[in-house]
Amino acid sequence: MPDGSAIPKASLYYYNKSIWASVPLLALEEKGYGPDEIDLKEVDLSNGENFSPSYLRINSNATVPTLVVPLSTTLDPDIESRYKAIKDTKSIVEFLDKSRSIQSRTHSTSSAPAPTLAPATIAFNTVSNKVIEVLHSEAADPNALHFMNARDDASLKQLSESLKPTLGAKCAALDRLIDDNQKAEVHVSEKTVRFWELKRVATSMIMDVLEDGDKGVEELSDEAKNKRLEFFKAASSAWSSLKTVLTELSSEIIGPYVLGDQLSIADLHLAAWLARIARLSGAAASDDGNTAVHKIEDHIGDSFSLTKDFSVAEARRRAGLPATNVPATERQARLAAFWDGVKERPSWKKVYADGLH
Ligand SMILES: N[C@@H](CCC(=O)N[C@@H](CS)C(=O)NCC(=O)O)C(=O)O
Repeated sequence: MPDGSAIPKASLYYYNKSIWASVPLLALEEKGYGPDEIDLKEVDLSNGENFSPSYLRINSNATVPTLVVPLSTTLDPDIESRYKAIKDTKSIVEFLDKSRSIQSRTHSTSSAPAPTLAPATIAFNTVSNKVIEVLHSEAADPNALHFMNARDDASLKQLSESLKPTLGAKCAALDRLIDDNQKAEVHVSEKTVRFWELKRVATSMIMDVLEDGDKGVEELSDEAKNKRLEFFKAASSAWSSLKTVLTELSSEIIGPYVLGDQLSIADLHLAAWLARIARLSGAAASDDGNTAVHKIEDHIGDSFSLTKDFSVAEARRRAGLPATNVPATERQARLAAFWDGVKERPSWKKVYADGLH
């Protein structure tokens, strides 16, 4: 009998505050994966661990999530395993969805059901792909919005206090790697050094503005004043672009979930994305859908408001939630109905147990 521990296993590289890594974490719960099926390996983005040569060998983009899976032809524990790395959220979740089904013979101890999350029809597949494409588009980039979540002096001061420690640690990690390489303590390719240098420059551009974040405009040099103005301009444009993104999403969603009453892959992307946008807008995990959406609308500003055309009673019925005392005429935004449905799921409760991120 082969030793069970020798069976090649997939490893999910993640960071607990990463938005995109939350998508496969939600998928593991929704698909009923047992804790023995996937090794969870944390990569600390807050101190630049993702730029280490050892992680770059796994994912040269230096991003999480990454899923490293044994090639199916080598599942025999007697044969030395070979692995491949899946490096983007969409492909990882599709892989996790396909790899645990009612028919699959995995080495799991989990007896949880394995619902299919892939869309069942061509038409649903089109909607699902559209929603995922919008969520991963440049205009929707939740990490850019995170770094640009200030459009005036007061919010810049707050942002600078919260981001300076991690961005400083990231700069220090990159400096150390570049320096060690020069001293030949680590040996990496020219391409890797170039990658580190580009990341360093991009991080410094934000860091320059944040370093002066606690200063009043009158204390700034002309150069620093210009950098701050440019930052506010870029931030205003990023938050303004979100209006189109949210409107597009609202028009695609059938409700309360993307494809109606059945949770599917696109909902996992949407749940993680919306949780981040809501947090940046000042919402909390305990907020109900209407409150969270209202905070997002308020944060975007310009009197932005999503169409409230979805029946609350119908949304609750489709999500399997009690709908007593809900007037038949009450309407809400589709994203509010989505939030109410998704936040009741055990997967959401587990991934956001410590609050939104
Ligand atoms: N297109 C990639 C994007 C992944 C991504 O941007 N991940 C972020 C965390 S949410 C990251 O690893 N950033 C690296 C860093 O912060 O240095 C995907 O879909 O997986």
